[in-house]
Amino acid sequence: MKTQVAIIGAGPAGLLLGHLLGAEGIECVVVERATPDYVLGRIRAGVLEGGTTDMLTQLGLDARLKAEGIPHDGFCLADGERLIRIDVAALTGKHVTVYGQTEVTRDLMDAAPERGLQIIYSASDVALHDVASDAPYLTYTQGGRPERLNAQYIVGCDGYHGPARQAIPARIGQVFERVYPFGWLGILADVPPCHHELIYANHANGFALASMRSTTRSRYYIQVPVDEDITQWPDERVWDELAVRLGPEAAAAMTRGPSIEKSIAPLRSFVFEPMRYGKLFLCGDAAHIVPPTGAKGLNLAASDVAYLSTALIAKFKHNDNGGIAGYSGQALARVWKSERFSWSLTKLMHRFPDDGPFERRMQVAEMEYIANSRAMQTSIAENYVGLPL
Ligand code: FAS
Ligand code: PHB
Repeated sequence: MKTQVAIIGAGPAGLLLGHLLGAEGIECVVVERATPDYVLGRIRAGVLEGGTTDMLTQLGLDARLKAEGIPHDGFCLADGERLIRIDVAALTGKHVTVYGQTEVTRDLMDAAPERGLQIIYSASDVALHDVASDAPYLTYTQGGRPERLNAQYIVGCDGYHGPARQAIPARIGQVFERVYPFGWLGILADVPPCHHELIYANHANGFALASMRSTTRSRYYIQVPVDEDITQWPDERVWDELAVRLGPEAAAAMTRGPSIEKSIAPLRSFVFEPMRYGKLFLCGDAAHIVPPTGAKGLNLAASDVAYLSTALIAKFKHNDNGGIAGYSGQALARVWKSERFSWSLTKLMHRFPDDGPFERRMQVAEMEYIANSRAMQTSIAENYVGLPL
């Protein structure tokens, strides 16, 4: 089989790229290891920047987003008695949208057949070949049969654990990493949220986040040690701890219920450079991971795709190599800014086991400064809504 662009991974990055290139008549094939149900079963991001929702609108795939997404003009930072509201709409003129990654992925998947975007699911043993040559190709197995896919370009949208990044020789690649000594225990429950906006809380017991997927489905997170045993966290214990960490007001407004999903995700900051090697490009979690504190993971994947799709369209349509040559530098420039924001918010809102009284004073002083500085609030707001592409 042959195509123009072979995409590994049917997560948000791979599907968005496939649709954007397909809309310009560029042939793509997406090769995905898992089944559609498995891909849709993952509960991940929930906050979309304007740049991400604009891409769905540009593709004409925003009907459900418009109908079910919840625009948010602000969010709150809580530290003990103090609740600081960051009014992103007033400070930036922009807002974010609460709409689950699962729904974004569903919209992109559902639209694929009618738009001729070929997605090969349940493809195992995906391997990349000759990515530095003029004839790169993928091999994989499907239904027990070995398959080969020739392409002009290969794009690794295969997440942190995928094969694409491994195809870049160690002598070329550079890794930057910070692994945090804690994870996020998340629960999803069909109960109304305890507040109409997100609350990020720093409590002596650790971080907590009150988020949502709709007015009837809530998503909560608490900071736990990285090796925590989830069986030690029956629902009641999670709700009790959320009530303590989110504060009396949120606790009083909190509706408890059975969790329909519960999992622990490790936190890390990770960047791989470069994001291009020969005819191979990396997008999204395949090249970088941010701690979810800044709600940047999915949105960074989307901005990589915005840059790469523009570059590949210019190449295929006008034989213009400029975008391709500049892709890695352009994408990494935005990646590092989002890494900084996500790291700084993680430092501000979590309790690090090795931190002493001095570090705690630093958190308190920074919250005090945020509470009284429009400049600082504007900085946080413009990063939260998404820096310009
Ligand atoms: P994805 O990981 O979404 O997609 C990669 C795809 O490649 C998957 O479908 C995978 O099956 C496929 N693949 C992998 N290996 C393959 C192979 N060998 N062959 C073929 N296909 C292969 N972000 C937030 O903003 N908020 C959150 O709360 C949040 N929670 C998260 C929780 C978890 C557990 C994780 C891992 C991430 C979370 N994120 C969150 C970040 C998340 O949103 C990612 O940034 C986003 O999924 C990135 O999208 P992709 O780059 O498309 O990668
Ligand atoms: C979520 O709703 O899953 C979510 C929201 C904001 C974050 C992280 C996760 O910063």
